Amino acid sequence: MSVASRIIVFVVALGLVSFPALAGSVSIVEKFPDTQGQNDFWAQEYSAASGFADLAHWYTQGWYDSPLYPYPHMHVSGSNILMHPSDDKYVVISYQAPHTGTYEFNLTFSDGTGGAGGGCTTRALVFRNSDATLPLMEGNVALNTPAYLVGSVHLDAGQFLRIALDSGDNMNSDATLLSGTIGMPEPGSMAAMGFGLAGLLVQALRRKR
Ligand SMILES: [Ca+2]
Repeated sequence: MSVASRIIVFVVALGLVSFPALAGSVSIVEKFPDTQGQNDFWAQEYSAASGFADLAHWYTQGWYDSPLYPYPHMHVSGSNILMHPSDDKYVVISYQAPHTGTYEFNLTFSDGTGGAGGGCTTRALVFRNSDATLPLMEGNVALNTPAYLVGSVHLDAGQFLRIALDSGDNMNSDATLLSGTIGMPEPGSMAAMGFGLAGLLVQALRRKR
């Protein structure tokens, strides 16, 4: 086997091994954190008055703000995350971008009450960092009225994307289900390494001729 052929085999093998694991999409239900910060996800509450705070109490696979008055809270429920805000605080899943790039969000919010109390009345929104008043995507959720929030968001490494639920005008039967995926960009360093290897390959082929 020629040197050039060996390099081609090496580059193809490297691509097969590394790139599928780095790009692609992740399920936010599968990535729901057992500990704060796990998988770059945090279970939080938010209000304009008090900012963000981690939900502090973990019971049977769920996060609650208080053991005495358990709102806001969120937990995995079947193939969804069940989220419940309070009167004055959003319940928020915060995702910290592991690297700079464009992330593709495909989120579905739906009623989680089973129709009790006429179904939930909530507002789902996605915003960057602390920009709660400037949502990138938003929609209202009610019985038989899911909200689909879909879009591309550029995030610098370390920036937060907030997936939030607001109780709306009143907190009454506001259990809301969330499922969806985040499409991950390829890390810039890996893309650069790919270009570098391609450059080496071209050089090697030229030398052979
Ligand atoms: Ca409501």
